[in-house]
Amino acid sequence: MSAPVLAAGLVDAANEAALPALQEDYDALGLQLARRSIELERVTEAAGRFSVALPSWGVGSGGTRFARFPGAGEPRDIFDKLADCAVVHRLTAMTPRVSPHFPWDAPGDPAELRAYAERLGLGFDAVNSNTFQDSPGQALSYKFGSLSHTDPAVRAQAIAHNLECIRLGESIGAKALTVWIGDGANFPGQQSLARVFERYLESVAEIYAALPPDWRLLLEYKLYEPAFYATVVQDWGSALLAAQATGPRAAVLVDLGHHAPGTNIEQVVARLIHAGRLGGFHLNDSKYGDDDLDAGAIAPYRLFLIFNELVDAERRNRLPTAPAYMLDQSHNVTDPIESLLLSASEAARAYVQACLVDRAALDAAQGANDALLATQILKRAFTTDVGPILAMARYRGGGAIDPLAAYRASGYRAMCASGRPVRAASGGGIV
Ligand code: AFD
Ligand code: MN
Ligand code: MN
Repeated sequence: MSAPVLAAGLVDAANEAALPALQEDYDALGLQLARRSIELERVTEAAGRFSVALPSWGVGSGGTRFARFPGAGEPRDIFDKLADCAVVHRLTAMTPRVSPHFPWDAPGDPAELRAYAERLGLGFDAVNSNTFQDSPGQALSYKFGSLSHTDPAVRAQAIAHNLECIRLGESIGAKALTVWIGDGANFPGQQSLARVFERYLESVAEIYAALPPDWRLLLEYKLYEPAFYATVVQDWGSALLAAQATGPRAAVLVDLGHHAPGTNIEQVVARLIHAGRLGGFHLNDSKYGDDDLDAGAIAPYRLFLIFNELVDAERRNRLPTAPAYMLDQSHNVTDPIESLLLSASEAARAYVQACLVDRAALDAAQGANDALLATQILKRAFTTDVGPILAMARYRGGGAIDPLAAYRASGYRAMCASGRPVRAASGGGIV
């Protein structure tokens, strides 16, 4: 199988042209950071170690419940999706893994898929099950729920699908299963709030029993949608209860868009770290709900504050298992590859900014109850332009100094457009 690729030498030529200016900016930033007793190289090395997984479903155009407007050269299957993800990794050097969604991405031959990914320099992150919609040929419907359904036969079918996801995931080298269900109620009284959760826990226990010993089970919560009155796993409290009831390798997945407006997500993160149950993230951004906008597009300070908790926890050795960082976005009005290029960089930016926080000064300000100084210490890290660090880390990792410019110059999308016929717009979007 051959895929469209970036022209050989394209990135090198662009980097060569951009390097002198980058070096100047990098050196200037180094002087500034040295005055703050921060060693530039140490931060750049940390940036080079940062990675975030790409969602297989993020390389196609998303949609809303009203419409989906297909883009040119969209991936037709998981192989095309991997080819697009490989472009993102080629340019950012920080997205070496893809998180697949089954059955959307179910391969005919998992060994072929694994080999193809390896050829592209990619691996796989958590696999996602899908019991929030009915698949063609499925015996029983998930209209009224899946893992928490009143009918044991529907629950059994949903559990079997999750076991199949684990089996597929094992064959492609994944190490985690993410479970998000659309189960819930639209009307008070429609479901027993108590019993749906009990049934969910029983189903999750069966999935966990089939989990390979080196795997983790990531439980994702979501406040609303598609259920509008009560979702079964509505918040981090329910997900934490479920993880704790299930076993030590079960943990909570925080999707940034799955909270009530105004929720202090960084505090949720701190609590999950405390509980030892922070499993991973679906990074994205939102203004109102589960908007699945590009990470850092709306509330970059919030993203920074989340990474601030993570870096602080790392420093205090409170993160024995590194959380899985994954993007979960829906690109409706942009070229998905461009959105992913920038979103990966924004996640890394928030991480690097968090690495610049003067922790000793912050501890002291907090100890002295100096609220103003404490918050200024965070702002100082956040407002530092770490662009040169990100660009240098990309360059050293084999990526592009300016990924977006390199991508736009490559003509990759036009190549895809000629090789991949546009599919008809099908139905609404996914949530
Ligand atoms: C949902 C959740 C979940 C799921 C995805 C599917 O965020 O991660 O896998 O969307 O598109 O809202
Ligand atoms: Mn998600
Ligand atoms: Mn979502």
